[in-house]
Amino acid sequence: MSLPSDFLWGFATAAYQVEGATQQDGRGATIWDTFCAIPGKIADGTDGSVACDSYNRTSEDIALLKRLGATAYRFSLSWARIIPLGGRNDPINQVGIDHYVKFVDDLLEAGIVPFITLLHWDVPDALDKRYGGLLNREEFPLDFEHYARVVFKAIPKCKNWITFNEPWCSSILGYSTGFFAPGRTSNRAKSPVGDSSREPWIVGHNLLVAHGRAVKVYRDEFKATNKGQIGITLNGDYTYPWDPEDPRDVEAANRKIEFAISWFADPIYLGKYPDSMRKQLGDRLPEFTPEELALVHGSNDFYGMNHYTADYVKHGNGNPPPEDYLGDLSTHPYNKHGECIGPETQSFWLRPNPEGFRGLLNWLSKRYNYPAIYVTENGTSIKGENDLKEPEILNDVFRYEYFRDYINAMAKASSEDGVNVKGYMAWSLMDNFEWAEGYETRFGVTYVNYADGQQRKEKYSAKKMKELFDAVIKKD
Ligand code: PNW
Repeated sequence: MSLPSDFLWGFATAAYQVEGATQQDGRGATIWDTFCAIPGKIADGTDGSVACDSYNRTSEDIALLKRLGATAYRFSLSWARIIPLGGRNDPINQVGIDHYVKFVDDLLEAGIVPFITLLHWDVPDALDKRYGGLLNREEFPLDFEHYARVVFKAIPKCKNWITFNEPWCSSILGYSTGFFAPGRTSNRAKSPVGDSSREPWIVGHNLLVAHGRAVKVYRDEFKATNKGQIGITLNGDYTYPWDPEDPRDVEAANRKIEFAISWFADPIYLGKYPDSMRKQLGDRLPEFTPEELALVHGSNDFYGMNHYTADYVKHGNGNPPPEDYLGDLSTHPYNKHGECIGPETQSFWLRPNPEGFRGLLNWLSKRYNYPAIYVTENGTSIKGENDLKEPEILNDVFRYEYFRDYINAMAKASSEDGVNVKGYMAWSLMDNFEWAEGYETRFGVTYVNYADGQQRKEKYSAKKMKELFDAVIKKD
C-alpha cells in the first residue's frame, strides 16, 4: 500500500475553534459568539473568546507544524475579521486582512502549503440579524461572493481554497436540531423560532449557490493568474446495512450517504439533487433555477472530504416525520449479528471504523468518477481524555492507532483501488473549542492546557504522524 510521492499531509483547525481574540483588531461578532452567550447551549458554558489564542500565536503554531513535519495546514478565515458586518456594502477591516496575509506568507516561508476555508460556520452575526443569514436566497450568496473576491485578491499566494466546511452541519445542526448556531429548530423547548421541516433544505440550497458564486469568481477573475484550485468540504460517515440480507437495509444504508453527502455532491458533480431526497422531501427541497444550476454544476476542482466514523443502518417505516433528515432510517452501533462498528469515544457520534474510510473513498470515487480528493479532516476524541492530567493525557495511544489504521486504509484505497487521494489533514493540530461540547472534548494531537496560559504540548500521536506518512508515501 502506498500514497503518491507528491502527497500533502498535515493538520486542520477552524477560526472560531482556535483563534480566540474575538474582541481584538476590529473583529465583528459572529453567530457563534451570539449562540455561546445563550445559557445552556454549550456543555461547559464556555465560548471561543480565548480558545487556543492562536490569533496571537501564529509563529508558535507554525513552529509546531514544522516540528511535526507537516507539509500542509488547513485553517479557516474569520469573515467578521475581514468584513466585520459581513455585507458587500459594509466597510472592510484592513487589519484583519493583513493578519491572514502575513500568516500565509509565514506558512509558505516555513515550507507549509496553506489550505484556506472561507467559512467554517462562523457567519457574521450582522448578516443573520439583517436578513436571516444563510436563510436568504438572494442576499447571502451575493455577500459571500463579495467576501470571497476580497480574500482571493488579498491572498494570491494561497493556491488551495475551500468555500464551505460541512454545509450538512450548518443546515441540519443549525436549522433542524438546533444543536449548533444559530440554533433554530421546530423543537420549541429549544428555540422560539425555526422550522425543521423546511429551513435546513433552504439553507443547504443557499450554501450550494453561494459556493457556486465564489467558484465562478475564482475561475473568472483569479485562477488563470494565481493557478490555484477550489472546492467544497463535505462531511459524511460510511454505512453498512444493519441486516445485509434485507434489501431494505441495503438501500437505506446507501440512502443515508445520499442524504448526507449527495445532497451537496450530486448537484455539484451530476447537476441535480438525489432522487431519494426529492421523493421524500418533495417541494420542501428547493428547485434550482437554470442560473443557479449553471453556477453549481461542475463547481468543484477537488472534493474536500471530512470523515470520522461509520454506522449500521436500519430502514424506517416508509412514513418519516417532516423533521426527518436522515432519509427514513435509523443508525446503530451494533448490527443484527451483534457485531460492533467500533469502540466508544468521547463523541456520541464517533466510533472508529477504518475499513469504512476505504469504503467511502471508493463509494465517492465511483459515484463522482474518481475526482481528486483531499481529506480535509479525520481524527478522533478519546473517552475520558479530559479527565486525565499530565503526563497521562499526552499518551494518546488510542488516537495514534486511529490515525495509523485510517491512514493505512487510505493508502490501500489509493494504491489498490485507484482512488485519487492527494492530501490529508488530521483533525486537529491541537485541542480546541469543540462547539456545543465546549472544551470537554479534545481532538488535538497537541495538548492545550487551558488552565495554564494555553500552553501547548505534543501528544504521542503528534510525534508519530510523520513516521506514519513516511512509511506509505512513495519516494521519487
Ligand atoms: C467537524 N456530527 O464537525 C468539524 O468540521 C470540526 O469543526 C469539528 O471540531 C470536528 O468535526 C470534530 O467534531 C462535526 O455530529 C461535528 O456528525 C459533528 C458531526 C460531524 C462533524
